[in-house]
Amino acid sequence: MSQPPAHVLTQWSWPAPVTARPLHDGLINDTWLLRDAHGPVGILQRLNTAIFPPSIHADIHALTSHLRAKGMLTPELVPTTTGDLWFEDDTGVWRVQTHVGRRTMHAIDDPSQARAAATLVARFHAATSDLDWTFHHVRAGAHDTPAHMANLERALSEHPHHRLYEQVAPLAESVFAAWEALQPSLERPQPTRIIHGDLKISNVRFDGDEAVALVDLDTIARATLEEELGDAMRSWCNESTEDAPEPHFSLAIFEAALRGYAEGLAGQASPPSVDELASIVAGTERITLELTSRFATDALRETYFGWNPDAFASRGDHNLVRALGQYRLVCSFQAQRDEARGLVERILLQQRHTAGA
Ligand code: GN1
Ligand code: MG
Repeated sequence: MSQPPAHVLTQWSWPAPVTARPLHDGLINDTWLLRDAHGPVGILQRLNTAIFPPSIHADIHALTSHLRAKGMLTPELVPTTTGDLWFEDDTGVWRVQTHVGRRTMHAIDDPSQARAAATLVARFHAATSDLDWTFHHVRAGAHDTPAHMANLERALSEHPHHRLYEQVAPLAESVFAAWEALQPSLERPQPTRIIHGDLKISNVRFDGDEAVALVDLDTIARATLEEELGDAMRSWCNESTEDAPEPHFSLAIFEAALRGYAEGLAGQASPPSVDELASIVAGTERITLELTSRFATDALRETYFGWNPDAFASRGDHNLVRALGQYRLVCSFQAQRDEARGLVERILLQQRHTAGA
């Protein structure tokens, strides 16, 4: 859909006429940038209701009100003319959020950006640590890696004649083997906290090289720091984009992110424990493998993730490239895992020990 239906925009009141330009950055919801003659005035989205129920907006509203009360910049839902957090009819579930920050990055080009982003994430974790809220929507199994692996196995057995099967099957074998090998190093159980839940770099809005706000708040949840920062690192430390077939995991970006997170933790009343912080290393590998399996599954099923028809022949082809890319990234990380562990030890754990953990 290149334009939202005309009646959708009139559900909100605008000081001046607005135009909508589609943005293709997200993989789940349809998104438009709304502008008037003076510049951006909001982000319109049609929620992917196969994945999220509209009640998610109560969760987002609770979170963003809390963040605002703490002086943090955050996108906020703009009420409709009838005072609702979203508009719903037979064309879908629609919402408008305020526009924050000036730019979106799809890959970090300077480690200082990771440092800035990580400081913001630590502040976000501190700010949400006292949010007393029972989430309406819980995305069960979001990071249940064994379930994602089982899902890939099922997709393979359901689609033996898929045109991409011969490429997906060997990749899946490597993923299953890597998952087997990783399990002993996972530190479990971990405590949960409020997390953003999808900290890929394109969900951090920047103003120049300064990270100013986290956007895309559909996945906020109570989950582990391992999942949160593992997901962030697999995205931020990928020097290419999620569409690049041969990415490299950058330890320089990893190090900068750890420093930024440590800076953001300084002075916090109840920072994460040593065990939580140490889990970032295994978490990075786990979440990268998990996303490999999710993309590989969708290469065969062609139902879940969005895709770019200008660059790929089919949804399956795009997701196969993404899966291969994430798998390459796992391999690149594995080759540097010991150094990564040393950096976590030096930058986060020693500081935490001195702080009296
Ligand atoms: C999806 O919606 P978007 O593009 O921010 C996905 C994340 C993946 C990400 C990979 C609800 O996020 O889990 O990490 O793609 N969101 C959902 O780019 O599945
Ligand atoms: Mg998302």
